[in-house]
Amino acid sequence: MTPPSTGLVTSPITETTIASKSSGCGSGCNSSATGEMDEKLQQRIANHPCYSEEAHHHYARLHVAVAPACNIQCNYCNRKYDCANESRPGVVSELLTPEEAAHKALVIAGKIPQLTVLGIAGPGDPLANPERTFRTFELIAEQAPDIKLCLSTNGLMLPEYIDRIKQLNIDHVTITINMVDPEIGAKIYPWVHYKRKRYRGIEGVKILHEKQMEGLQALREADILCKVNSVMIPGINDEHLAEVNKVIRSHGAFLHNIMPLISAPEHGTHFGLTGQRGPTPKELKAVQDSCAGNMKMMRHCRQCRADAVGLLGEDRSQEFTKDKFMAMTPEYDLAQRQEVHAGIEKFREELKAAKQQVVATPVKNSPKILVAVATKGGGLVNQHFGHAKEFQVYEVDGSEVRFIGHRKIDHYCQGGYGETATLENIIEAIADCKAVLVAKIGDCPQEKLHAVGIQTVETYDTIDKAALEFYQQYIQEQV
Ligand code: CLF
Ligand code: SF4
Repeated sequence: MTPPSTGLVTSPITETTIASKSSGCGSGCNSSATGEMDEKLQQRIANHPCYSEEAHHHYARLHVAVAPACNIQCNYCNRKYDCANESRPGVVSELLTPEEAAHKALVIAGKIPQLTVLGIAGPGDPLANPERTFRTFELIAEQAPDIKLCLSTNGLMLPEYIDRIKQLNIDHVTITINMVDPEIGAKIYPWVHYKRKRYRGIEGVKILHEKQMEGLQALREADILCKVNSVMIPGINDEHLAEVNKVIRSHGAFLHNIMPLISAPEHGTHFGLTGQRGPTPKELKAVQDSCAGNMKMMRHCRQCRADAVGLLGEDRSQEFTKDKFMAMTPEYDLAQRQEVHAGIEKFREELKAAKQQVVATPVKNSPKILVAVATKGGGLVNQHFGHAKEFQVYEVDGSEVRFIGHRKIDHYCQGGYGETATLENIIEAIADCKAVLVAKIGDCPQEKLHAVGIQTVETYDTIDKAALEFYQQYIQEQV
């Protein structure tokens, strides 16, 4: 079995290398779901890289930065940068007109046929720029009808525009909801600008909360899939997020993405300047786990740029800056795209069948351990240690391999030599993992990892099988 030639997945695996079975992550969107999803719902999310964890190994998204203005102030945002609700702070995207955005989408849909979703997530709030946002969606819907449209908003203007969203067949909407208690919200939002008036403090927060709840309800009534993003801010809303989770669930949200606050003085945000810290990976996981019994949790978010391009873990925006993509001729070809998608689906079926064959040996009181994986996508361990810009982290027990997040790193291999300081940072980032699974690793980093108790596994295999095999070996060593 070989992956489809998509340009994104390049590592071949053979029939014989795949023989593992797991019911965990990698075999579908996070399995913390409340029961089986019906088939129709599965189809709606099957190739959306954010709504389906499994799809993010195979399909790409494009963000177009057409929406500059915003109607609220978040304490983790500096307006010089992109909307931090869906972006890493400190990132600036090039603003596009709707026509430029449509041109970019057509160019990229040809060059990266795995692209299935076009999202508008900034650089401000898309619904504070309704004409630019909806004109862009209209142009894409006319010219590239197989691309799903996706919108991310703070929710303030959502009730106003629900009909337009429905008309345009936008099937996926994200609302960032950080609180359902305005007293807590007052620590996050200093003001809200609604219908030509600025409301400060709790008065503004109450309006925002009311509109977010109305928006959620309206999305449910319109049968539009809603994801909720919540920024976890330790000491402010961390203990409150379980309540947020309960409320959004009761209002019909489909997926909850609890993302870490990223805060530093150089971002110039209120939180950055006042020393507000973000959560550690352990704190984030604990809150995500505490909510996981209630609804599907998204754990593979990469806090993308407002002009992100490519698979979630491999942003290619710098290949498609405005000067570059405006000089390119669109090569959107529906038939070619369908062919590529059919190839991906065939490969996914093969992966699924292979996973069914994994027989995990039951382990008594099987403890959970974490492993870090270097992957370029496709559900495979297929990247060299030195080339990884992030590690995907999986929780493994005797029978299950569950994706729990990723750790961003500076890649170790700097033109043929490794940096000691970089290696130290990498080790720190995956210090809670028992092993790192890679396609290849050099002697030097291997020795240093072993010295701190992190084992290394070199393989070209499915993540599930490699992780379960390591688990069995690890457990045997502990007896
Ligand atoms: Fe973009 Fe957002 Fe649509 Fe995805 S991103 S508008 S739902 S297509 Fe995805 Fe990026 Fe996380 Fe957003 S990984 S920041 S959740
Ligand atoms: Fe910034 Fe986005 Fe908040 Fe607006 S909604 S203030 S752009 S983070």
